Amino acid sequence: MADEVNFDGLIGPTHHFAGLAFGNIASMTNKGRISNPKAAALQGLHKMQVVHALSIKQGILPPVCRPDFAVLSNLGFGDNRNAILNKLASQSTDFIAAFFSASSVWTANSATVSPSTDTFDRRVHITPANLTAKFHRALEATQTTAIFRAIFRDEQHFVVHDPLFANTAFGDEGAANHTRFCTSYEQPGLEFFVYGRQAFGKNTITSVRFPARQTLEASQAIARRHGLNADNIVYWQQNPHAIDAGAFHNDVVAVGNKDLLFCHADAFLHQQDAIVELQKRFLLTAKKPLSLLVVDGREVPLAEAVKSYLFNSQILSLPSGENLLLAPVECEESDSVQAYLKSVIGQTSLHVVQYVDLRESMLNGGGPACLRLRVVLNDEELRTINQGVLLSDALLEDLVRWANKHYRDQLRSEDLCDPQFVTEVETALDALTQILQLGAIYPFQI
Ligand code: SUG
Repeated sequence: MADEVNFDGLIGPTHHFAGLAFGNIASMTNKGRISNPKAAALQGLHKMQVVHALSIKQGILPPVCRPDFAVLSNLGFGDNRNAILNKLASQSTDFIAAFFSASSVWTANSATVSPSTDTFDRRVHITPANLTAKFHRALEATQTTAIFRAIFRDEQHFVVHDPLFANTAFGDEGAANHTRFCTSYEQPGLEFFVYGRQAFGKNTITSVRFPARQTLEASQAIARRHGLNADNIVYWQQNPHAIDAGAFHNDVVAVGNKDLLFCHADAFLHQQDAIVELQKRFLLTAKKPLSLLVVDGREVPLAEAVKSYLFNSQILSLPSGENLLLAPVECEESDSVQAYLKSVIGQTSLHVVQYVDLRESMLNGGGPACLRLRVVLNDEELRTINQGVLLSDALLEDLVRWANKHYRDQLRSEDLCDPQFVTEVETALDALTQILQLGAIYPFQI
């Protein structure tokens, strides 16, 4: 037996709105807004509780610690903690904000994962994303790798690779551009890699307004190191118009689960050809047709899909075999999305819809699907991971108490460089590693 475990990121205590992500309309729009880290953490925990209550396995990934003093030292700020913070305080707001971003919470970007049934050595392969496209996100990779190694530590079952060589030619944004289709989780899957541009060779059309982050070359390197069977891979370019409309990752316009692809009609370049190729390959891999739910621009305009994050919903397989769409509450506020959902829920492979309030994350462009990394594990693999990160009712209670105790309910950019605030962050994260039984994972603990 194998199951999909959703590993959600816990948002860090430095959560704020800094407008750091050009091309991500929510991030650009909400720059400078006062954030509420406590509400952000509790909203994320509530989503985990909803999934757990549906009897679906739920894991947790701790945040990386901010700021990264090692990088600040590397950039000439010296070695003394308080002196570094003092010098950093005189930099521009954007510069400071990048070092304090809580962006590691969007764990769909933390890595690409191939289950053991798909890989050459029958181990689960994990490539942490280098996230080179945005400086504040590239700062995540080192600690994220250490966190994966602390959780998936049994080398008989897991390979946690180093991130790909860090250059925009190999810009890798993790699973937000990767979907695995299968009949059931233990069967070999078709791994679908969507890229925004090619670093070398010919690009037919590229986005013009906003940058494409994921490259084809990065996706190919991941498939190579994971040892995937070439017959079970499809690479396809994201529709540049979708990137220009604010779909900075493919998971803003498409989501798949098992044998279902739910996407906007403008998600992929030459979409008809993409669908024919996916159907052909899926039939060969899974001996079953792929189900499609494609939403036309007349039903939900692309701009509305980006605003509501309809396709950033999670599609969850319930124990009953039905599919649940876990959508952000913003979908309830959109007339076109509501009209569309009313016409399909219960009439198609989407059987039920449930809404979650993730407003603090949504204001930075992170919906339900951005907040989770999907890891397919068989029973034995699941037993070997660090059990402290698997959600239970008791753990949930501990984490809610922890967030209420350690998190502020208001944070402004002026607060960031205060040594007292940084001590608060470290105290919170130190307590978290104890709750999750992770040992020393943060630089300040080593
Ligand atoms: O990389 N936002 C993130 C949102 C990531 C969403 N993930 C997926 N679609 N899978 C990003 O653009 C905003 C931070 C700020 O502006 O303060 C930010 O990094």
